[in-house]
Amino acid sequence: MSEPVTYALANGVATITLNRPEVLNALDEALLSKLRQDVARAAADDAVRALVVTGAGRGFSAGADLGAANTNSGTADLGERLRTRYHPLIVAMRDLPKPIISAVNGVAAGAGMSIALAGDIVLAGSSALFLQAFTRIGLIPDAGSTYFLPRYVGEMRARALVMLAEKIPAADAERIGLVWKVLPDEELLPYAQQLAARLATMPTKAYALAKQALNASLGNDLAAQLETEARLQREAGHTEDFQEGVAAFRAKRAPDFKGR
Ligand code: T3D
Repeated sequence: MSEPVTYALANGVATITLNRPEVLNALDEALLSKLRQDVARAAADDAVRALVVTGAGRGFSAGADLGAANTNSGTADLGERLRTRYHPLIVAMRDLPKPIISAVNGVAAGAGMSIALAGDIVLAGSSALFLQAFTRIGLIPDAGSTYFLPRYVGEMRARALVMLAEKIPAADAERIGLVWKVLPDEELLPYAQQLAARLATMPTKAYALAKQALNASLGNDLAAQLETEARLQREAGHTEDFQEGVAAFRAKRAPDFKGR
């Protein structure tokens, strides 16, 4: 039986592929468990300095597996399922001290869309679709969607996306700020891996600290955020990569960052 998520490492980039293409990579227990393991594996491995998360086949992920008995029984405690299955994953992605590129190769629906939005840079193939599918089946957005949406696209668009639950084509997703860039479908994965390989040669520790600053930003007032920057910049100022960056600038050569 094939793995529900595959993991490959090349050029400092871990590529994590959701792999249940026959159901558009719907999220069942096995897939979620392996995905959490693979994100933890990438976090722990110093050889990994950037991640790409994508889907096998024609979808990124259709969200929670609606065929699984424990999802649609009507008696399941979905709050508990979210706390144990999804929250550790979303927090691990947000807090991962390495950049994550979500390469959305097809439909990203429900919690599948939430997982895509948990990446640092979201790329989409031209045929990708984004769908806040939740209210179509009588649920509310979860796995971080109500956190990410107002922050990425603003309050009005977030409300419309949630309530109308319409399929948003990649070009519209880019226009409203859900996506950084749209690529022709066949170029999406090569581009994502190339971009990740470039990020993997950059000062990884500085990226980790920058992620912390950005994660803190929207909950802070200006004074608190300035202090957050000062605290994190103090750390960045003590890294080998900062010394290397300045030395390379002075010597008019390319820097050779080690990620520490
Ligand atoms: O318990 C918990 O985990 C709680 C958390 C809930 C969070 C959520 O994510 S709720 C939202 C769940 N997702 C959805 O409601 C989306 C359901 N899927 C769709 O609406 C459509 O499939 C799509 C719009 C995503 C794609 O449509 P289309 O026409 O491109 O494909 P399709 O023909 O509908 O699907 C292809 C196959 O995938 C099909 O199987 P079949 O008939 O060929 O054997 C379909 O049943 C299967 N599939 C699609 N989505 C799911 C799924 N199987 C299980 N779960 C799915 N979510």
